Amino acid sequence: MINRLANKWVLITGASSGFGAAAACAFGAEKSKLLLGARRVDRLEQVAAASRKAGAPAAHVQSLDVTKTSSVEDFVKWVRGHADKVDVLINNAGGALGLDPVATGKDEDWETMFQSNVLGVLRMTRAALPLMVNNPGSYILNIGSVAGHVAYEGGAAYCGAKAAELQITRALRLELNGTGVRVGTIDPGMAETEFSVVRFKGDTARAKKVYEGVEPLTAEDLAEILVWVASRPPHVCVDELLVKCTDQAAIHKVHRRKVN
Ligand code: NDP
Ligand code: 8X3
Repeated sequence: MINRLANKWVLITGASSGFGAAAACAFGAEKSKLLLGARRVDRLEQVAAASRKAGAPAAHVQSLDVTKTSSVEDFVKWVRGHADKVDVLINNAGGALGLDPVATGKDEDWETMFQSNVLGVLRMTRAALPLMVNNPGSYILNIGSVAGHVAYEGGAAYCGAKAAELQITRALRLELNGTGVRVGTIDPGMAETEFSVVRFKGDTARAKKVYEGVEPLTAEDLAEILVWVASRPPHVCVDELLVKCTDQAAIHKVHRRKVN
């Protein structure tokens, strides 16, 4: 079997937990070289150590806040100190804040969700593109959500942000046609990561309830999918992939087993 990911430079935003951390280990196991960013550098260091243990020949970490242009630009400057190209860019940093209806929504939650999930993807892609456009077969993989396809109550801003991410991915796919750079979005349904703890601002009991009686996706499920997508041959582009756990037939149709 050919290993198309060995010694490739994989840049992952939001690599300090959840999908990003699991992806770092999964790409590490494929012998990819890692460039990992997030705000919690102590957590990134732990992820880098686990990735090296999994097989990564290199795992570098750097502080990154995708809500700030200067942080993204500094991060990519730092990337250039390690690598002269990026083979896979995973725009994963983001998440939801709150589940308030629009009537009682908070400016700071809305602003953070659009800053990270939407503007963060645009900023990081703009900054990293010069390291990708002369590298046919490189891949920009954005993490969207089922929420970008179907709205739910209390999700106006998050669903809106992920819908924007979907259209950004589609526009980029058109803009980069002919360069050989691939662009795709992986859009998961419910997955048990720190996502709900962050959404409910540290209320772990409320976060736990989201997955009660359900077998949700795991971060490792997503990581396995990202590795599979990124390891297709250069002429194959997975444009859009919707992935839900078997128990989630639709946003509003989730099968829950009785719990004692
Ligand atoms: P986690 O909360 O476990 O991970 C989120 C990651 O994003 C963390 O590493 C966090 O790092 C990072 N992050 C958040 N804000 C910023 C920022 N401003 N700058 C840099 N990094 C940031 O959740 P998931 O792994 O589940 O989420 C990853 C992505 O998947 C998100 O885009 C989310 O919207 C999406 N998603 C999640 C689903 C789920 O059900 N879990 C389903 C569909 C999509 P740090 O705090 O250290 O900066
Ligand atoms: C996360 C999935 O359904 O909580 O993007 O919005 S959902």
